Amino acid sequence: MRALVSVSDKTGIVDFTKELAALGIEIISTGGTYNKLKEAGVPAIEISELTGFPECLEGRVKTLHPIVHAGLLAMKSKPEHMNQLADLKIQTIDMAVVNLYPFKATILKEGVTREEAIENIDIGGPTMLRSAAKNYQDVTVVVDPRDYEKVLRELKEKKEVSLDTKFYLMQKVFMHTSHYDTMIADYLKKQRNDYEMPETLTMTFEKVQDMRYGENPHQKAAFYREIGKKTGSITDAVQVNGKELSFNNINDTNGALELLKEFTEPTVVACKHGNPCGVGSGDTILDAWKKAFAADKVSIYGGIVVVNREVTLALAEEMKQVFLEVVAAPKFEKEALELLQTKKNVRLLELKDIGVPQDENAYDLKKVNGGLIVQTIDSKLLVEEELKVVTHRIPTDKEMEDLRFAWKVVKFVKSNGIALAKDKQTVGIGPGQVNRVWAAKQSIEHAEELIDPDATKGAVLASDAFFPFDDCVEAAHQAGITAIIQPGGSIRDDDSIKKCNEYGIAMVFTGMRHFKH
Ligand code: 93A
Repeated sequence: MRALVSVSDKTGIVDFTKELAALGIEIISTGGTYNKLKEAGVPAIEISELTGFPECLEGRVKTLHPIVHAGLLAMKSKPEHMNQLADLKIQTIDMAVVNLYPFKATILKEGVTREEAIENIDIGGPTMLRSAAKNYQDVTVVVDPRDYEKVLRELKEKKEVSLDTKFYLMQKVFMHTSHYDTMIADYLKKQRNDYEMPETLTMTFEKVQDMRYGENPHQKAAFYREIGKKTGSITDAVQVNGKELSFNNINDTNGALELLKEFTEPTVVACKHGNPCGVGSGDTILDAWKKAFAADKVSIYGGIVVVNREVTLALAEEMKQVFLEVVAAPKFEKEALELLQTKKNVRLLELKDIGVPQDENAYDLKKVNGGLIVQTIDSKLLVEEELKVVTHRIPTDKEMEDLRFAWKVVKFVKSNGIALAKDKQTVGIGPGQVNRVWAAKQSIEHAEELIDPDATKGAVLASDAFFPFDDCVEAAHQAGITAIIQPGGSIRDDDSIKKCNEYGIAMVFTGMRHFKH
């Protein structure tokens, strides 16, 4: 038996090949691998000895030779194949142990050049892997060092690798090479700044962890990370306390983080089931927490809290009073961390670049049964030049500040969504209603029930999409709301404007809608 061994990741290769050699398997190897084996005293011959052709072009051509590929592709079950090999004086190769140039590690390196990345595109390796995998009945192909042990065990116990294992290994090869090529394609697409919707969509993800279950306990689940440079995303977070993150934790924390990224001043966002329940901005992170907490002391229970400043001891003392599922922050003060760590269950996440927004060209993917709908992320908030006061009364500076605050929040409220705010604090949120006036009424009810009956007085209202009728203005007026921000664009805008003028409400159009589902 002969094995061709050519690996970039040399983990475990010496031990593996030593055992192969002890089983009487002849080892053929390429430059770097050969040297490594030789140093360790593993008997091997160099590939050039087999091919009679030197490795050339700085290693670009090492194994790309018919002696190698005929040796890998010949089917032992076909006499004509074996006769041809005999005529050509070529011997079969029965095992290929190959892993590829480290393309991923290269592109993740700081300051890597395009040339360096391209130089790390492996040609000969995938070619060998594909030849060997196609001929899996006769060739054992090992791309993953974690499979060395399994192969050895079978060789020792049964003197051969079972067909079942060979099929498993070949399937793994095609998963591996397709993933490898997709990584290259993705990298190059980004290099061209090509953000069109491609004819075929390929993206590469790698597993971060299996999860105990999905959205519900009867659903299987795992968490995958997109390959490529990312900062400020949930995949970047370092967990410093608590149980493993669940499917819902990850989804909700991700949503909360996206909202938090809209703010530069100290801000706290509390979320439940993908919707914000309390948001506050203040001079300090403790002020911001007090507002976010006061906004809804009920729903925050079992919620997700994300903050954009270091968690101080004073803040940790407040947080400790509440049952929270997740707290994410750029950092925790030592004493704050120690205090929160006394609560075993709260998942604490440190995310250094918490405020760094996503690349505006990133795809937002939604799975539908049988397909996928793809769009670029909703990276815009509003266009300043398009902000337009449409009422007689112009919002005061304070109202304008709250309108901007509420607009940021409502962008992340599920549609139909309404957010009420006062003094840079949400006072009511109405998410996910099938008509807009219900969302408005719900946000008002939230404020009156969860804060106090006068909480809406002097508050402002933001709506993620236009008012189809003037009923939202009516509801707002009755609650004492004094200013409104919404995209505008309804055929009945005039009705809403008229009503605002009648009640002295100031209204601003953004010209931009923020549906979120
Ligand atoms: O440069 S290549 O694309 N051309 C080849 O002919 C070739 N043959 C093997 N890369 C090639 N390889 C790769 O070299 C293998 O896939 C493996 O990753 C690496 C091992 O090189 P070395 O043994 O010199 O460390």
